[in-house]
Amino acid sequence: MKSKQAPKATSKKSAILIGLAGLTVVALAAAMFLAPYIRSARSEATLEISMSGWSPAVINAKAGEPVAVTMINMDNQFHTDGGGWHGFTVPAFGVDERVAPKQTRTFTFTPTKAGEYVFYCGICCGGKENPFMRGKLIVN
Ligand SMILES: [Cu+2]
Repeated sequence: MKSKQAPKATSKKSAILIGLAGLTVVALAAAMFLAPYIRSARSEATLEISMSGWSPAVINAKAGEPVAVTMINMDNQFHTDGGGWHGFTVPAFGVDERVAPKQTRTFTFTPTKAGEYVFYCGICCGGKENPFMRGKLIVN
């Protein structure tokens, strides 16, 4: 009897080890599958900008998380005011980006503090003082 019990205990141990190895493989596969989704869970905003303003004019973000902003410049280079360039400025977070006429540009910044902030184009049409060139950044 004793000699039969010993191999049984060993096979139980190896069954547990095989089970743990299997769980590890499943966990690693799940992590690899989910990684791109976790990385893209940060905030994203796509904004069109032209002489008639921002569309949309609101960005939602989370404090401490990067937000990727894609600016689509609808204007061409023949605008006398700023040559068709537009900008995205948020002084509170040191953001000052520009996009060339008829170009699309994506940049990332991290709002560090919750609150409501103004973003604006400081290049054309009166810049910050023009209500059409202003938008709202809401950080939760
Ligand atoms: Cu502008």
